[in-house]
Amino acid sequence: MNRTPQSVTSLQPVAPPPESVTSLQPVAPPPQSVTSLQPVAPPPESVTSLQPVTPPPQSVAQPLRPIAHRLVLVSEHLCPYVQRVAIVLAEKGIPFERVFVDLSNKPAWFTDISPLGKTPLLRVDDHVIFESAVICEYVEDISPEHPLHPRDPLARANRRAWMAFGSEVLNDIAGLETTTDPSVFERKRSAIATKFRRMERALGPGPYFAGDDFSLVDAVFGPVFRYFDVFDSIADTGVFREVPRVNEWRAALKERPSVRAAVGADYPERLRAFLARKNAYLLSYSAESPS
Ligand SMILES: N[C@@H](CCC(=O)N[C@@H](CS)C(=O)NCC(=O)O)C(=O)O
Repeated sequence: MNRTPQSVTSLQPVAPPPESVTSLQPVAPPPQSVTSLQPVAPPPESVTSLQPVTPPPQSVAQPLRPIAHRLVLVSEHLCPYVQRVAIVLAEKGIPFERVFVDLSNKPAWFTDISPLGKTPLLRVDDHVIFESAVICEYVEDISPEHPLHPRDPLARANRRAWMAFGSEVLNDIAGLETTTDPSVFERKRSAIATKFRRMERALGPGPYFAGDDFSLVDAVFGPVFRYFDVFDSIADTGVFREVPRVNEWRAALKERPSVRAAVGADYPERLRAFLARKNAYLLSYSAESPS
């Protein structure tokens, strides 16, 4: 039985929204069908020159499923948004290729096809999808036989909201890991600790966000927690104090094959090098923080 903490009945009852349905703005029908997505020119690399094709990890339970499209995940080695997509594809057992870009020196083919100049992108044949949450939902849509979202619309909305919450934590982490300013560091550290305490109240008995079933929320938080595997080796930021469920969830995600396989073995070294390049205050926090 799936111990889902946020079943519809457990959602906080809320007052009806101020607008009645009839007062909502009528909306035009969605303009783009899949076929109307902007087709893009293929990247300059041929298939064979694409960076290591990363097959989904073999230990992931789902057998490989051939799908009708060729998928290429345009990646950056440390990017947590890329990781969430890699995790979802692996959970689904969908084969995909990966190509890596250097975001400090973006190649022209990448800026041509990335409207925001950001990773990840998912190339689907000659089409490109950007924004990681949208990509995850697309992958969910094309493989409904192994759902990572609940069916109920309200429960789905709740999951999407916690995915967005995860992105807010990532914004705080981006500040924490790049700042050279102790006061900014403390502000970000405190913001993350507050969010984890809020998360603690949203979690059920685990092991995952929604009980036994791995979901899109888990795919978002695996990369969030991974940062702290490296940070913890430098300093105790204290953000995991008094949040036992979050700690158990973190431990469960760390063991999940799809989460493990979403980055290369050199991830810790790459992250440490990134912190050094940024002259991150986190690196000196170790000397000043109580052990
Ligand atoms: N909202 C975006 C965020 C993606 C993002 O911030 N990607 C970062 C790398 S982790 C990036 O590409 N940064 C390069 C830049 O902003 O120039 C998503 O969910 O896909």
